[in-house]
Amino acid sequence: MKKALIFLAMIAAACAQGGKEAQVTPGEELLGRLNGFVAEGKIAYGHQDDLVYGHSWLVTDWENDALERSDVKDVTGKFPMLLGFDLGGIELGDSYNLDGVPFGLIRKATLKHIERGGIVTFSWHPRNIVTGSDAWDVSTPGIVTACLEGGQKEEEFGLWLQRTADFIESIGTEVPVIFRPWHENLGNWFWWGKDHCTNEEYIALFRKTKDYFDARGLSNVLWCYSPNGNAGADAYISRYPGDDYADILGIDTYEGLWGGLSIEQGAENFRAEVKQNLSYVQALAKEHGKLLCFAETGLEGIPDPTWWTETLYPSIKDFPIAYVLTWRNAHDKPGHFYAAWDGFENAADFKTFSEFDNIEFLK
Ligand code: BMA
Repeated sequence: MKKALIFLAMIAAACAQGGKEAQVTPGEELLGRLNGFVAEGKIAYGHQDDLVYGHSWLVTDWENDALERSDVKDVTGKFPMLLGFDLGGIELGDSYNLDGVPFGLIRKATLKHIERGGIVTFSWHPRNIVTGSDAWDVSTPGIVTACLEGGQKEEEFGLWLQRTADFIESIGTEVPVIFRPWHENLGNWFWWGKDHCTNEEYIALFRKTKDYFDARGLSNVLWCYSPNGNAGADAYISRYPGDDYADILGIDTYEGLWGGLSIEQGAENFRAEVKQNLSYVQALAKEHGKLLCFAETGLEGIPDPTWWTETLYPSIKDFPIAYVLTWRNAHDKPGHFYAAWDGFENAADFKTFSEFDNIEFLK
């Protein structure tokens, strides 16, 4: 009897110990929250660079700015649930990102938004490590090869990862964020794109990035894999870094009115494409036990007056996506915007969208 009691006490102690070890990380906590949206049939709305500039304004004195302004809030009365930022430029130790946003402001806005109850996601358009030009410089082959083990730029690339991790760490190791590097990898516009490296090299690049962050103990980071759409399930999964390397499966798909397409035709194509894309990503996410999201989308300049309620909404409403993020409202390129702003003709439609029961903004 006594022996049995001692044994039971040992098991209890081991369980308590295990319980301690199995403590939820900040990243897991965020994952739980995102899963919660899906469980409730809700889709959170996100907007890139939302708190730092809008269609006709820009935060300048950022250290003293309360970060109350947002094009999204101007129209809907609410901040977006997700706030996206791009880290392009951090790899060189720059003070401003590729779109001129100070990294200090990105840090401040990230903390502010999370404190308000929001969620933050980072994309990354790092420069071309060989030519020194931007992420879109695909003029020379072998850039990924150069970054990998034994590559001519391996050491420098290690420093790039270090600076990127340093920045994320500087926000706080308890602050959960989503990181979405090496996106749109099935097109050819980025140096990590389809024809610029093999699947194995791409996977090695993704893994090297996450392995480094993991070695730094950054358990506050959730990893999102988000190829561009319209490539099919086989292509999508051919570059998938693996279940240990992604928490969220996403996709980037934009509407384009190229070649004189009418607004109606553009909307129809977009609805069909989004449904097709999200269907295969949904199937893959289910198979791999991952969360699903619509990582990037939009229609530049939104010439469709009912784009939110009749084009975007019907395309996404039946999918278990945790969130959808529309791209930035550039303050210095008048036609380059993806969310409505106060005074813009489709603002009323955006407001209606923001009031749908299953669309989550920050309250
Ligand atoms: C693109 C455009 C560019 C921008 C880049 C990175 O889609 O918005 O103007 O520099 O994203 O944010």
